[in-house]
Amino acid sequence: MNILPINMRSVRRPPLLIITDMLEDIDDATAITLAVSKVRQGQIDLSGVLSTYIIPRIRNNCVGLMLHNLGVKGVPTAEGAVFPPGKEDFPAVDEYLRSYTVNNRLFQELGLLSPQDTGLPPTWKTPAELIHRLIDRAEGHLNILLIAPATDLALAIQQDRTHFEQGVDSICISGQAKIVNNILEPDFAAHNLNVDQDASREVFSVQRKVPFTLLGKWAAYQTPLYDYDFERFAGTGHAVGKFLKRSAELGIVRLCQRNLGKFTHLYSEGIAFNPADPLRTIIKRSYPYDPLALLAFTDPGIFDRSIQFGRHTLIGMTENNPGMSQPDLVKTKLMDDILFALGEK
Ligand SMILES: [Ca+2]
Repeated sequence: MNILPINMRSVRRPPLLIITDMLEDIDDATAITLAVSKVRQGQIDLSGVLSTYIIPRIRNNCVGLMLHNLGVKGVPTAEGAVFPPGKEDFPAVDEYLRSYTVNNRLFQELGLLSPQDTGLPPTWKTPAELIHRLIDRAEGHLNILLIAPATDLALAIQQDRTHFEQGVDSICISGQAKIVNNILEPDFAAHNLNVDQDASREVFSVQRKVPFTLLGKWAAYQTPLYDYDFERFAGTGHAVGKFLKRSAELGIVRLCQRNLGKFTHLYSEGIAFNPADPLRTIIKRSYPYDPLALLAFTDPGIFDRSIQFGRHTLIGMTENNPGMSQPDLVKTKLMDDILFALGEK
C-alpha cells in the first residue's frame, strides 16, 4: 500500500492538494506559480496536483512542465477524470484537441515542451485512489484547493465517504455558493461548479464535517491583472514568466474563437484584439479567480470575513459584498508572491 514515501511524519505546514484544469486558462497557470511561491515561503506543503476535465493527460503534462520549470521536484501529479465520465465522445473533446494545437505552439515557442525532462510521476490507478493516499500521507489533515470541475472529489467521496470526511481538514473552492434553508448549495453560475453539477452536489454533501472556503467572482473583480502585470512576469526573464504572458494572450484568443458572445461580454474593454495576427493580441485585463482562492487559504487575514456561515467562509459571493476592503493590499500580495516564484525579490 505504501506507494508514497513516508517522510512527512511531523507535518507543520498545511498539506495542500490542488485540483486544476490547467491549460488554456491563465488563471490556473498563475495559481500554480503562486502555489510554488507559497511552498518556497514555507506556508504550505504541496501534497499533489491533479489535472482534470476532458483532456487530463495534456493538462497533467502542462502541470508537470510548469513545476519542472519552476524547479519543483517530488510533487505527485496525476490525471483526473475525463468529463463527463463515460462520455469520451462528448463534442467538446474534439474542440479541445483542436485548441490544443494552439497551445502546443505556445509550449514549443517557449521551449517548455519536453515531458521527458519532467520526471513525470507514477500512474495512479484512479484519481480517487490518489486523493485517499494523499489523505493518508497527510495523516488525516489534507486540505484541498478546487480550481476546476468537482468530478474527482465526488468520486473520492463516493469511494470512501468516512475516510474523506475524517481526513480532509478543509476544501477551498474557486466559485460561489448560496445559503438555502440553512445549508450551503453550489451556485451553478460559477463555471467550476456548473460543469459537473452532480459532482458539485456530492462535494457539498460533506459540509457538516469539512469546513469550506469559497472565493467568488465578486472578489476577483476587485483585483484585475493588467497587461503591464504580465509584462512584469515576463520581465523577470524566467521561462514561466514569459509563459504566463503568452498564455494570457492565447487564452483570450481561444475564448474569442470559441464563444464570441461571452468574449465580448467579458472583455469588450479589456483587450486589444489584433485580427490580422490573433497571437499578437494583448490582454489588458483578466480576473485572478483561482490565485485568489489559494490566497484565501494561505492568507485569510487579507480578506474581510465577509460572511462566516458556521465554520464556512464565503468571500466575494455578491456584488455588494466583494470580500475585501483593501483590494490594493491583496493585489500587491498576489504580485509579490508570483514574482517571488519567478526569482524576483
Ligand atoms: Ca481553473
